Amino acid sequence: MKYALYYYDACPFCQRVLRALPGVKVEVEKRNVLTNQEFRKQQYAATGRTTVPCLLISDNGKDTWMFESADIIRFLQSR
Ligand SMILES: N[C@@H](CCC(=O)N[C@@H](CS)C(=O)NCC(=O)O)C(=O)O
Repeated sequence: MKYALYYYDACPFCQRVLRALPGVKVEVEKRNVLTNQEFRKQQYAATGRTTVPCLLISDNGKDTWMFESADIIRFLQSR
């Protein structure tokens, strides 16, 4: 299982998730959608949305995209 967080620094909801990351047991790759437009395009192509934070959960080729900071934090803390 792999995890990637789509975010940007000025987003307060992203900051909530970023602050929780040091306390979770899994590794989460950070993908800044403002400094790398490819990440923004990937997210939009897959979900039709540019809302952040968004967590990409990749499980053997199956991708799941999760929105909502509280849901993302709860999910990561349960891993
Ligand atoms: N309820 C959401 C709010 C997320 C949100 O409003 N994100 C803003 C940035 S702070 C955003 O991406 N807005 C642009 C959009 O939705 O395309 C959460 O807690 O994650």
